[in-house]
Amino acid sequence: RPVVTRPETQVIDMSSRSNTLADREIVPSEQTFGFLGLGMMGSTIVKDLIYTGHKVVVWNRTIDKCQPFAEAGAEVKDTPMDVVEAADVIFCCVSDPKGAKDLVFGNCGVLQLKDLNNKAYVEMSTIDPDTSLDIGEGIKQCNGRYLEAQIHGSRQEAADGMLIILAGGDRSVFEECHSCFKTIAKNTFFLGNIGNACKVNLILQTILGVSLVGLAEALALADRFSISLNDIIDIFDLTSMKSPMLLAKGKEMAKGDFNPQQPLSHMQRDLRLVLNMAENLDQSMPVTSITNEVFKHTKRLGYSEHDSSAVFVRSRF
Ligand code: NA7
Repeated sequence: RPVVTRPETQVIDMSSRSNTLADREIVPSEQTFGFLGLGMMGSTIVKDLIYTGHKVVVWNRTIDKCQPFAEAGAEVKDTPMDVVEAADVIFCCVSDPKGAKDLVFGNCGVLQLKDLNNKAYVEMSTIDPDTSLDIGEGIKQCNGRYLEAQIHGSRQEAADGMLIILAGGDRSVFEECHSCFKTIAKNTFFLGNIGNACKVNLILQTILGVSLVGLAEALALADRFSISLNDIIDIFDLTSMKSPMLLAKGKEMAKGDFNPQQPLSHMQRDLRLVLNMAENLDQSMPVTSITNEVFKHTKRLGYSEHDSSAVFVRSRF
């Protein structure tokens, strides 16, 4: 069993500003935006929304994480329901489908309000299409409007305002979120009905997961031959196979630097969601299944909170 050091915690520095953001002309919407979930993604996004002049109301399960945002001008509420009462558009950005559903259907959740009075609910947590349909149905039955807005990109890309937003559901909500999306994303796509954006996001994650395992195995083989990983990466950089993501991940693997940009637990969650989705269609995905097993095993080795590139550690055994 390898020695596991916890990855370095990323602290949100409220004073630093993304250069990319400074170049964008953003006219903040006058609506009040609620935000549920101040994890690494959520807090990075909220920081940028405050910076670009949006009025923000926040809640997080662990209340301490709200403090820097209160100091930066956000209003802090005690429950998700309180945030919904205070806001026009409510974003949710938590770990997984279960957390996303808890916040909508659970105690003190969004639907405790009964009448959402045409407010907009935007789901940013990575979820599967069925969960999104359930949440959308619940919101609509309580007279609310629903948009799934899946965020594709790493924590650094979020900090740089360089995410890709994949949206589906109520088009009017999509339009109302324009200034927020312009703040956090380089590209935004409206993909039609609820579920479509979740499918596209998970398909992109499949490409990422499978590629990472391939990269890790190839570099582990090079390591067995005592070939310098940096040499392999330099040569790879000259080939037509190169991609910014694979180069970055290859360098992380070579350095053993697994500071979480895309946590391994999130990658494995996404692969599990992909396989469930494929199962419902009888779609065979043998390579993705094995990829999922590789990530599961790496989690068991203690690398859940590290970057997905930590899959390299397992490949070296
Ligand atoms: P993090 O940094 O792991 O943060 C997870 C957040 O989700 C954090 O605010 C958690 O609250 C919150 N959470 C998790 N489960 C629940 C439940 N059951 N109820 C309420 N809140 C919950 O993840 P990221 O910010 O990197 O990513 C968030 C999403 O964006 C994820 O779906 C990515 O794929 C995209 P806590 O602070 O632990 O109390």
